[in-house]
Formats: sequence, C-alpha cells, structure tokens
Amino acid sequence: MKRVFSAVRPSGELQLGNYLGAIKQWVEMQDEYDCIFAIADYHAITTEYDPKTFQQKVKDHMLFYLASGIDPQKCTLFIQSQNSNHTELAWILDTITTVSELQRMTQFKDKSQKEKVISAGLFNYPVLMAADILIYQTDVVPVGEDQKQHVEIAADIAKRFNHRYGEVFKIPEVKLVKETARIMSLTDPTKKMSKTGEDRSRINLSDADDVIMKKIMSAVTDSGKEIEYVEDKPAISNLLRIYSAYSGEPIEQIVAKFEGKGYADFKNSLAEVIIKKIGPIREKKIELEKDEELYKKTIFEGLEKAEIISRETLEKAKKAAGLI
Ligand code: ATP
Ligand code: LTN
Repeated sequence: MKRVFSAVRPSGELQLGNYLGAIKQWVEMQDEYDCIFAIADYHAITTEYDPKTFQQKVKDHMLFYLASGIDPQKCTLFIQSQNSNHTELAWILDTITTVSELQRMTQFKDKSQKEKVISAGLFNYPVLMAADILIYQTDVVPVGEDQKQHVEIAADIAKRFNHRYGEVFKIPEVKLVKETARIMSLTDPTKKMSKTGEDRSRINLSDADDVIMKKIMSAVTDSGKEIEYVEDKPAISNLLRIYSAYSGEPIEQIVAKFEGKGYADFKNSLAEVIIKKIGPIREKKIELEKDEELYKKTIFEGLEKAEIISRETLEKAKKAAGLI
C-alpha cells in the first residue's frame, strides 16, 4: 500500500482553502493509502505566535481533522513536536541542503517580508518539512499549490542523500487537485486565502452560518454583472471554483444555471452550498470537544505508530551517513 504524509501548521483558524486544497483530499485517500497526518506545531512557531493559546489551537486543528472525516482507525494522527525523530533527521538533512536553495523558496520570501524578525527556523522550515515527509518513506504528499515547491525540495534532498550515502529514502511526489489547489482571498483575488489573512478574506471552518453568508455576500467581484468563468474575472472565477468543489457540479453547469441572473443570486446560492458542507463539520467538532478522552487517545496512539516507523528510517539514515 502506498504511503501518504501531510500536515497543517496550527497558525490560525482552519479555513476553506485548507479544507479544499488539503484535508478534503486526505479524507478521500484514507481508504486507498496508508495515511499519516500530523499537526505541524514546530512549523507554526517559526512565525509569531501566542504560547498561551497555542495548545488549544493544536487541539482545535486535530478535532477539525476528525470532524472533517479523517478516521483514526484508518490513519495515523499525531503532533509533530512529540516525535523527536523528525528534528533529529532534519539536522542531518540541513547539512546537505544549501543556503541558496532555501533562499529561493517563495514561502520564505513572502513570510519573511511580513515578520518583524526573521528566524533561522523560518529559513530552515523546508528542511524540517523534508524530514517530516522522508522519515515515513512517503510516496505521495497531498497539499495545496503553495506547498508544491517544498515537496519538490524534499524530493531533491532525498535524491542527494541517496546519491551521497546510499539508498535510504523514497522519492516523494506532490498531489494537487487542480481546481482547488489555490483558493483565493475573498477580499483580494490576487492573493491566496490564508489562515493568517484578515478575517473577512476567508471562511473559517468554525464560522457560524450567518457569518459565512455575510462574508460571501460582501466578497469582492469583478466589473460587469455576468457570472462567467474567464481569466479576466478572477474574483468570480474563484467563487465558481469554490461552488463547484462544494456542490460537485461542473463549472459550466453552474454558469448555465446563473445565466441572466446577478451576483447577488449567485452569492446567495454559493453561501448556502458552503453552509451545507461546513455547518455539519463545525457542529461535529463541537460535539467531539465534549469527549475529553478522544483527543488524548488519538494523539497518543498515533504517536506510538509514528515513532516506530520513523525510528527505523532515522536509524538507516544515521548508519548510511556514518553516524552509527
Ligand atoms: P498561513 O497563513 O499560516 O500560511 P495557510 O492558511 O496558508 O496558513 P497552511 O498551514 O500553510 O495554511 O496550509 C495547510 C494546507 O492547506 C497546505 O496543504 C496548503 O497548501 C493548503 N492551503 C492553504 N491555503 C490554501 C488555499 N488558499 N487554497 C488551497 N490550498 C491551500
Ligand atoms: N508546511 C506545510 C505544513 C507541513 C507539511 C509537512 C505538509 C509541515 N510538514 C509535510 C506536507 C508534508 C504547510 O501547510 N504550511
């Protein structure tokens, strides 16, 4: 069975882009693949964060994974920082990664512009991510577009290690869903929707129905009033992709349905489609919160499995590099 690994950093509130770009794919893959999903808390602390609320964020993310349909009976779920094998391997991989290739990373360039202080952790972020992936001998990494470059550098690092020290790592491949790999902001269709963007620009998985309705109704649109899927209408095209992903209807069919109707009708219907899917996830998460043991049990059992698999690769890598 092919292995899948992916993670989300608990940097804010899970948003619709995280769900459509990543988590929805995970749910669909769990029957066919051996899936391992983590909460990348070590990645979250590479940018400014609040230690007081951090544990709650980590827990909320995990409960949203479960509420979205990730089944701990089928998948391995754990918290990245609890498995120190990752950081141990990351150090070894750091020694075969060059400063110039890390300087080329788009996410580093973007995020370092926004931070007051640029940490070495933010710079080395892709190397820890490579360790996350390679330590499980991962075949496939389902993520959104913005993480593609990081999966590619992980593959480069794996090839370099294997070439220098002998075959240890599998070479991972990225998996994107073309239509939803890059959901754009509701307030600026030239920017990606993100957890850390302004609240109006995104739909959070925790948003109440009336909040979703309000955010969609006030989402920016393009000039003109036709509902069209064309390149020079990036705002409406983004909303059409969201509509299609949530309703399962092809874009052409949605365009035909709203022919001659205005933006208000379309947005109203879009909000309803989103609410129908997000509402039950939000309610399920609230229900799961009541079960005190569920979270602890899930991450404890997941960690046990993750440690066994990752320890084996780490030892192989250390041996190959002459460290044992
Ligand atoms: P941050 O604002 O902290 O960078 P983010 O919302 O961009 O957070 P990440 O934690 O970086 O989210 O991403 C989690 C997963 O969701 C990744 O696989 C990422 O590619 C995917 N993802 C994030 N934003 C989008 C988006 N707008 N469209 C599609 N996929 C996305
Ligand atoms: N950097 C990713 C989160 C992440 C990840 C991973 C994704 C950390 N380690 C390994 C896939 C595989 C992000 O979404 N910002």
